Amino acid sequence: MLPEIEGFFRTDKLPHMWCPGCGNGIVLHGLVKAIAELGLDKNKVTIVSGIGCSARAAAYLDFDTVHTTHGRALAFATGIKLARPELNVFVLMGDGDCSAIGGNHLIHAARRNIDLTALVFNNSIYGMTGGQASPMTPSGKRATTAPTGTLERSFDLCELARAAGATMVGRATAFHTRLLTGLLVKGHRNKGFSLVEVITQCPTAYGRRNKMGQPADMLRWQKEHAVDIKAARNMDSGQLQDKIIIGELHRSTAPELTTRYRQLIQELREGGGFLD
Ligand SMILES: Cc1ncc(C[n+]2csc(CCOP(=O)(O)OP(=O)(O)O)c2C)c(N)n1
Repeated sequence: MLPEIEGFFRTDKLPHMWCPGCGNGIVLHGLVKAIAELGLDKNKVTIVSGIGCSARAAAYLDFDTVHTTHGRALAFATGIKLARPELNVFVLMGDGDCSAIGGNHLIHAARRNIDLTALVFNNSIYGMTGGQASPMTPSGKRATTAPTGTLERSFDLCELARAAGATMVGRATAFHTRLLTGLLVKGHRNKGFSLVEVITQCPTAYGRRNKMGQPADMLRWQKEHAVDIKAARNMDSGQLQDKIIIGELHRSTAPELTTRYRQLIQELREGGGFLD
């Protein structure tokens, strides 16, 4: 392990529980590299996760970590950020965690523009519970709950977050790790709600069922299907079919909720109360 990140891991908790070839370790490496690059005080970094294989990452990280309940990571993170705005809060969620049971929390965290950096591990499936379809399982792909391929359309989570009010949105893949780190750095520097989606491979519950080959083949698939946003702007919808658009996809400015909240407290203190 590189010396600059070794201190960020609870090495006594290793070996991890992820399957051979799982992309979660690559994504976690991208995150700790971003934290190292940002030069954050280790004692001011808080990691909040939900429940799932990816959410288990919180157990391996040596920061203040909260491994919460399925779909509620953003609710816990919101409380932490309101109470302790000086903390740097990263929220780790699986695609099921974030877009199904936690979907409502996602849109409202984005709408409120709370200064959190959400990292969504999108392996296109419910990994931990054995491969049920999630709202981000691509149409036609197989899952235990869709043995002949799901009939549903999948969410574009980045578009959803942008439409709900997120002020920074980006997408990378487990193959594009430097991009992932760069997006997390930008996401953290954005004073508001940032969402970074990373397409990652689950060879066991998704790849095997969808005949995607070995983990290295799944990484190659990511490489071959990814199109940078700058190139994508010059491509039509036909050319972009089945492609994954990566890069910084959206940036905007809006008031950040916890800052406004602090200001209100200050104003009320100075003004003597609620009633004139
Ligand atoms: C309230 C609640 N509902 C359901 C579950 C069961 N459960 C645990 S993990 C999980 C799905 C995890 O999938 P995802 O969030 O995509 O993460 P992954 O395991 O793929 O990383 C489910 C349904 C639970 N623990 N709590």
